[in-house]
Amino acid sequence: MENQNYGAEQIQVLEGLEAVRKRPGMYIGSTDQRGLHHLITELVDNCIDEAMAGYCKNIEVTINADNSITVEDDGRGIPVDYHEKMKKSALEVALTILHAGGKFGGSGYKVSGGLHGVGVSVVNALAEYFVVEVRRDGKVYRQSYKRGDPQTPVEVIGTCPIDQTGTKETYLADAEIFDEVVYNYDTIMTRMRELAFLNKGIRITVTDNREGMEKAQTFYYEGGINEYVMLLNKNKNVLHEPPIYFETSKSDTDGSHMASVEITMQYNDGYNENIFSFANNIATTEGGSHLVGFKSALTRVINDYAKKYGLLKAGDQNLSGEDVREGLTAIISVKLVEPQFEGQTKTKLGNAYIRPLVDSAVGSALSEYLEENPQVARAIVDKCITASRARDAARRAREMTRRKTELDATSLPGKLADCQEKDASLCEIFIVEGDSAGGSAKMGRDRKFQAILPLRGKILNVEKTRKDKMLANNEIKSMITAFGAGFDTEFDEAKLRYHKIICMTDADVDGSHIRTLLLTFFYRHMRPLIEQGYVYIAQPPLYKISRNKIERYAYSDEELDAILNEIGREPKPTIQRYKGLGEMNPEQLWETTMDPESRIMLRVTLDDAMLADETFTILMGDKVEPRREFIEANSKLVTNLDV
Ligand code: 0RA
Repeated sequence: MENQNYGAEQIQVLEGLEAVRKRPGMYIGSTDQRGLHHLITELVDNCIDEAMAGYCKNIEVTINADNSITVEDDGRGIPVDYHEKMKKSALEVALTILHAGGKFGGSGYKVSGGLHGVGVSVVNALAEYFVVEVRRDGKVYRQSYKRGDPQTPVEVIGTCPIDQTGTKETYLADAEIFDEVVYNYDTIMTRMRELAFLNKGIRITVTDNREGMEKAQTFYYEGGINEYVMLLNKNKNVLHEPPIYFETSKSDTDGSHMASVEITMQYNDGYNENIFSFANNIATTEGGSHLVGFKSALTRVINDYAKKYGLLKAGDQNLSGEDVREGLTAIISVKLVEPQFEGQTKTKLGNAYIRPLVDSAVGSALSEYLEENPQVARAIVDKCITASRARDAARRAREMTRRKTELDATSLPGKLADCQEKDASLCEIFIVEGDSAGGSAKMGRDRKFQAILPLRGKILNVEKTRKDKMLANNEIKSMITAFGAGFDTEFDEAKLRYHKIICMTDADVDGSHIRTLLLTFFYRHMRPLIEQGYVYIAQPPLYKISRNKIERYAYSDEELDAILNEIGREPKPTIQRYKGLGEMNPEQLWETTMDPESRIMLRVTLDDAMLADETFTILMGDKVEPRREFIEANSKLVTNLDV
């Protein structure tokens, strides 16, 4: 059957997938945890496309006991017919040729998979094994692969009812490629939940079949992003119910500007702005044209309404964008053909035509809503006006601090023991709880590049404080001046004086409370610090074990056990349990917690903004009951911070 051309094409194909194995980062971003989990997204995106085309209702993602992953859907099934040009089954083409997905005869537009959007062949190339099963026309087809190479032809392995169709893919991530091949259930679950919110009516089930980790969850949201916003506001006091929702779609005759826009928004009585934007189911954390369109329409509509009904007096200043977004939780989800992702992390939507599209959609739908719901409109506008006044007060407070610091020759806070180095990328600042630990840290540090800022007493809970009060707080002020980069909208990463901001608190309940308060402050008012990975958590040891001349430190109970096993329990070693940083002398503190050569630090990352917001709201907000439940259920999160 083979002819000369087939051979030539085959070589090309092999080169294609070989390229993926040679430079996996080019196709999936990275080969760490993130890249590993991206493989699942890559497969699920195809199922979502099939669902959006109207042919698939259920998607199942399973972590199998051997760490392989199965993704199954009840769509039409990947076509299996003979592909004339490629001289093989369309199924094999889809699995072995780069970017082959969607190229053959599918109707409806393909909108998901924007970030890397490389398709199933890339997953196949990076898999130790891959098995695909397709149900179509009453038959079950199967083909297996090893590192992208077919091991069998496409075979019919059985029959099934004619109305039973779908695709089932199972792969084992290649340990030669990935740094680590262990999946995190929560990461997968969160992403699948998000996809279910963003695509109403699709049922997504996540199952963990690994030994000792057995669990399963199903996500199905008839209300789509409305339910998402309600969940985000679950522990907040909302100004209106249900959320304000609208949807439009636009399709040009040539199909080049086809897009749908779905927006939902709900105000709460808090001070935070919580807008999550998505393009083709991908979180656009850097924003973009859809977000710009939304924001400008929102500001315009609310100002127009306030003026029309005399709520904003003639001499009053217009409400600013920040004013109208205070306490707003919103989701903007657009779907479009050929999204352009720009920005540092390729999460900024670039397509310019989306901005006026969203702007006019929000413009007409929101003004109509306000006219029809005068009580809600009134509550929202009142809140915005209050926000505007508070912002004015905060600005005056800020100007006062500024003037004061200008008079002051050395504007850095007095408690700060600064470092000598001026290159911020080499500098670290330790935020230390209490004066005694602060003293040890000042003596133990390497003053060349390590600065120490001791904080006294309780840190302000910014979640419950308005900005003007926040700025009056000494600890908050010292952090702002020491970091040097400002805060909120004026935060300027380029002015940051230290590229490592290290929270060093005691390893007890108070310590973790203080740490959470610090992170809340950074997250709400200096978010780039967290987004860009400047924030770390120091890990002081829990125990010191000494016997004769041997001195060892243990950072967990397991480690203590291991050390005792190693040095022997019989000659009775002395075990000192550290209750606080203050119990360590400067040398010990340096050696165990501050020395870059030997310390362990956790970097605070923001994998899931929604989860982080939920966490901070629950931990720091007004409502007591959800906080208690949360702390009971997640007591680990507080110490093992990975927000
Ligand atoms: C191309 C064409 C058709 C379906 C699909 C691809 C398809 C791909 C995947 C990947 C995972 N699940 C999938 N489900 C469907 C349409 C074929 C037809 O016309 O019947």
